[in-house]
Amino acid sequence: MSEPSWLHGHPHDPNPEPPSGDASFTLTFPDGAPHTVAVDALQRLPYTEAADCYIVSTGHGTSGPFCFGGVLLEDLLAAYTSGDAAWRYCDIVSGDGFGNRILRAEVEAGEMALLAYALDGRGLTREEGLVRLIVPGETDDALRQVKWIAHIRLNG
Ligand SMILES: Nc1nc2c(c(=O)[nH]1)N[C@H]1C(S)=C(S)[C@@H](COP(=O)(O)O)O[C@H]1N2
Ligand SMILES: [Mo]
Repeated sequence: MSEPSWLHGHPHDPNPEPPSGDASFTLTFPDGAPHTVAVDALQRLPYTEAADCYIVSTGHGTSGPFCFGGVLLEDLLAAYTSGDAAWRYCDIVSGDGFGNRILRAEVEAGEMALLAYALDGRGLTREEGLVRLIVPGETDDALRQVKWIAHIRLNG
């Protein structure tokens, strides 16, 4: 399979325009079973916060600190699998063709990956991503803050 275009970088030109109004995403396991996850389903899962996060936005400055709230990637996966899904990496891809790859080894080493839908106690707007990946440990100017998540694909 060919590699996704975003895997080895992104020009950092943040796209300000949501690709669509629909904030639901698909979740696909290596065994091929796809699920559609809507925001209200996400909101029923265990809630986790990541405090002291910044949006280091290339082009329009740094903002924060913010407290993001949402669902840990591992809690999402646990809710949609019985038992332990075998996966090595997870691609989180937006509706505008941007994405980021999370390695299982990173998660197991304690890297937090949060599917955030709240910011300082209010919902994220669609412009802010509505469902936005937050990896508080990242250092590369928001490249891991995938806005408008459309697909989460686990790969074995
Ligand atoms: N879906 C999507 N997410 C994205 C991007 C993008 O182009 N598309 N750009 C990234 C980059 S490089 C930056 S700097 C931030 C900008 O976030 P902001 O628009 O909330 O300031 O979004 C990140 N997430
Ligand atoms: Mo960026």
